[in-house]
Amino acid sequence: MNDQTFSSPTLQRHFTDYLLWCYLTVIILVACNPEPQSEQKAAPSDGERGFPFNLPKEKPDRALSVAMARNYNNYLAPRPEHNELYSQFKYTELQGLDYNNGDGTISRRDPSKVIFANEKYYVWYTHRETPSPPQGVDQSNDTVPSTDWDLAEIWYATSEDGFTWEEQGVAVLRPPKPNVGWRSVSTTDILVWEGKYYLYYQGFMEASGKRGDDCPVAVSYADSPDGPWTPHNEIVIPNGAEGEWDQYSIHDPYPLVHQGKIYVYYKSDFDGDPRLVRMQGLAIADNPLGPFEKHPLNPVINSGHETTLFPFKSGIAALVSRDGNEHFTVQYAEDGVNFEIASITSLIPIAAGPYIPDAFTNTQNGRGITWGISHITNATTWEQSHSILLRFDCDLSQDVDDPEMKRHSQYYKPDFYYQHGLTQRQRERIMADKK
Ligand code: AAL
Repeated sequence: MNDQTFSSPTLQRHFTDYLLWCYLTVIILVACNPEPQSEQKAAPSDGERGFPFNLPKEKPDRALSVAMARNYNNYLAPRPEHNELYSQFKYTELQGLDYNNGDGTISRRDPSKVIFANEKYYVWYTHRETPSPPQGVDQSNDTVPSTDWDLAEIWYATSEDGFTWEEQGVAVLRPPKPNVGWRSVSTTDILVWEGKYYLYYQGFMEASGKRGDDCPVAVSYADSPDGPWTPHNEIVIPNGAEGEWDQYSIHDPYPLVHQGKIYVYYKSDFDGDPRLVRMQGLAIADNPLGPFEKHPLNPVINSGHETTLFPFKSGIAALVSRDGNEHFTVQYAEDGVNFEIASITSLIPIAAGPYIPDAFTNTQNGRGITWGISHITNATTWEQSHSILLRFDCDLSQDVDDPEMKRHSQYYKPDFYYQHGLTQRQRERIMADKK
């Protein structure tokens, strides 16, 4: 290559292109390299002191293992007791609700959020009162339920103190056939929007269990939490198209107000029984009766069963309960969409409906939660299958500091462990494998 050739305009242009290409490659490589595998600082030299005895409150300026980097980068504080999104959960039996001696003919489950109105607390829930406990889909008919939430209605109760509840009766009845929910209305949650009340719920048009647990979401509205409730009689959040993750079921609709809009989180099921994997999606609307637009990134939470979320600081926090890789975690998303694990805990309330004073205020600084109502399904035996409501307490609040709730060394009595014993089949497998 002589000077003449090198200085030709074409080659000069190629050389400039080459430099640009190198520059872009470096930028892309840097941008694509996600979380460092360990903090990119030189490993401590032989003479350097070990990690300090008093756990530093701020991330120390030294090389860190991946675990220690995560402890500072991913959590609100390096110690659980200072992490506002870490808590234990304590449970209390509710007073005032009768279950026919637990014979399976009365069930209460899937409570809504708790709201405070007219100087008292309100909660809505699935209420089943049938001549027999659920008998499975093959035995079910117009009066015999297939599942615990089949042939159900939405009832409500009020309370002065959150511990003793007075059942007030039905809020949403099953509408006549063929309206959405004619077979069963269940698993409700409440929205308060521009002075009106909206109950979203699962509207079944066949006995649950016929194919799976198929249903879309319906809604009823009222001027007062005591009703009367007017059914909208239309599907408000439809199932996904054929082949989509939520093609059959939209469960546990859970409205909040965020960024001036109605955010309804919901659960759906992948794969179908018995390989069910449950995850959570989000549908957003400007109007409580829709149209709701499903978020293109759905599912937005990869685990959990019933939905439980609340405004926290400028984002949304979620209790992710009993299903999936990330069950028993509390998660947080600044944008209400991209959730990250904020703490790992245990005994998370199932189907929790918390008391959230700022659920509908469009807050930019959500205060968090300290109590609510959850449920326990199959409270006695399968023959008498029914669910009960109970109260949970926690400290996931910016305004409360309860060190007992922040303990992270769990202690359970032997009985609790033995209740989680091996099944007969496991016992046989172990005996058969014995060398
Ligand atoms: C629940 C919820 C929904 C399901 C069933 C009743 O706890 O996820 O409501 O359909 O189980």
